[in-house]
Amino acid sequence: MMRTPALRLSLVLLLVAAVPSAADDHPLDPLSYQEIWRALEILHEAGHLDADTTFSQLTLREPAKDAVRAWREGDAVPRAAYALVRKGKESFETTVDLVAGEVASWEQLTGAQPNWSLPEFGAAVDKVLEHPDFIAGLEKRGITDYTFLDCSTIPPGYFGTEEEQGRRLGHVRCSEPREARNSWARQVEGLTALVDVDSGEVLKVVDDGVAPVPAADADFDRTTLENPRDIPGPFKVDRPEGVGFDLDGYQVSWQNWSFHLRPDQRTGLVVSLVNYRESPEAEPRSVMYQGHLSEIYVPYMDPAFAWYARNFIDAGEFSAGGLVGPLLPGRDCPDHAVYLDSTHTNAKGRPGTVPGTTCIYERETGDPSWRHYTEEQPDSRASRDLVIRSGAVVGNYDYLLDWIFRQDGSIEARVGATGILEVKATSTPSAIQPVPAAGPIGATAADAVRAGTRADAHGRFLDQNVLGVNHDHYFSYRLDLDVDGTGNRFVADRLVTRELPEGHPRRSLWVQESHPAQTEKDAQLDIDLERPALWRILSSSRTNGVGYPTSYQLMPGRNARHLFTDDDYSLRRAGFIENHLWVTPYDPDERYAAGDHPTLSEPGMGLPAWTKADRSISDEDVVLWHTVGMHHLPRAEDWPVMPVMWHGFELRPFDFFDRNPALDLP
Ligand SMILES: [Cu+2]
Repeated sequence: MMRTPALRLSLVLLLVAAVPSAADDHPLDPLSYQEIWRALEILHEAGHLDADTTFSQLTLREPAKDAVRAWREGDAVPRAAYALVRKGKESFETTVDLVAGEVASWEQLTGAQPNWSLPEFGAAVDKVLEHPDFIAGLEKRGITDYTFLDCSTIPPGYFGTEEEQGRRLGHVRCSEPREARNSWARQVEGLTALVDVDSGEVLKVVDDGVAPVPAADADFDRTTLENPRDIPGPFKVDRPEGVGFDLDGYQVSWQNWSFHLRPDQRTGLVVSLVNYRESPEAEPRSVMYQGHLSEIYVPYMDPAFAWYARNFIDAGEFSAGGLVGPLLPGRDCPDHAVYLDSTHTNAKGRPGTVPGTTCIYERETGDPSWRHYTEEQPDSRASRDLVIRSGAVVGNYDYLLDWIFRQDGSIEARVGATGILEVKATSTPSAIQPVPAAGPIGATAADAVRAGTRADAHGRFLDQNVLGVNHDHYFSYRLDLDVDGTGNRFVADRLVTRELPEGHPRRSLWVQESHPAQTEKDAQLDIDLERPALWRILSSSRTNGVGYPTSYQLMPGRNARHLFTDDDYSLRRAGFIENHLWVTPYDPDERYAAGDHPTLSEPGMGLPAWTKADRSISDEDVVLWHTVGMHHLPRAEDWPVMPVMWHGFELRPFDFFDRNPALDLP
């Protein structure tokens, strides 16, 4: 393959946004536009494509970890594509060797369904609009003219019923977006058609009860809101000596950090080969082989037919068109940010460029990295961060996905939830309503909520006839930490109360009790404030200056734990939410926490299945999986567009260095 000269940062800055042209520079680079076409041509030559063949996925097949770790600039670059190909009702997984120019494997997918493809969002809609029950339901709601009706088909999960067996089912629902820029509130509520997506057959129409299409104005665009807040002038960041990071293809170096970035259609962004070099002369030390968002899960809390099945496994089910979209310069990221584009494939496998899906920028935080004040020696050092950001768009919700690199050796990953709440139209206009007349004497508002008799039993009113339905958000991060190499072990350092002997003025204090995990079950842990523990990954081979194993700590941020019962399919299909932490031995085929193919999936896929064998994780190459959860009880301030709510965690050096690594800040 032709090697193109590395694109230097100065050029990137001139162009403002640019795709690195050196697509074959590194084994972990995403497939280039040309490589995607090459994969299609190879599949075509092998007789696997015809006019009706569609693609659920077509993306980089990563080379083996050993090969990537051993790879040095100038070495041959192994390149392969993975595709999930659909032919009628059958699906096939294939690996295409782009160097040898041949199909390396072609296997039928059994026991699972491929992810939703873009054309399927319109599946069976025409037939639904001709179905007498659906027509009657629309008429009950005063809708007889379908000119402006928007209907779409989405996967309804799986609940083990007879009618779900062996079928690719969809739920069709409609909205009436007329005259609204923000049309998420204009739902035709309570009317759902269950369809067979493959045959286009309408299986049944379910009417939960009539509610008017809300008339509430939920627009928030610049023309609707005419008078922006008056704040003085532009805020300028001046970099007279240039930017502080270097971008070479998809490889980034900033101060002592270096890593590789890959825009990814399914998970947004993959950060790989994260190394820290203590000085320009020192050998780079490995911190993490790879980190990325593995899955997003959003279950809703309303029992109505139109709502109970809204259990969206967003990355695995819905990423067909690409999880991320363009970032808006100067707003989503600062003016001085540098942007990377993504190449996504469509349902025909054809490549297309999505501009500016990742931004990279350096920021002065306004906070000191450290300080100490004495009159004789006042000292403090200003801190800077390097921020890598992408923005996922999943229907009504937007998520900002950040990796933040710090000068003190820590890395923060965070996810910001924003966008529009998924709302339900109600026949009751607002929260002002009497206690139910049929309720028992002394019935309280809480009783009415428990009995489901209040209009807002399963959500909260945001506007007239508009209810934000209660729900959760869960994010699973796959963190293949390699702390000073691949030989690592997991230790939970519990802080436990120690009572002191009779006669001591203090009665108690806490001490550290280290619990090294031997197998996967030892490391399935939850955040528990009453039983605090530090979660650390230790090197099996290297110690620091005072003799402790070098390590990194996974430090959770704000989080939530699920409230499902054990027999609920809402829990069992996304079993990764059962624990805040899982640790597994490295396996290149274990990447997605709810399984490779969670669309309409049966229970138990992904982490619960892999960890059943309770494999050894002691002195192995291990992978951490961290679940970040959020219960979302909608509030007025989340409407009509939600202020960004951040959740996340930190990877913090813990005895990795001998001293504060930021002592040398200027
Ligand atoms: Cu939410």
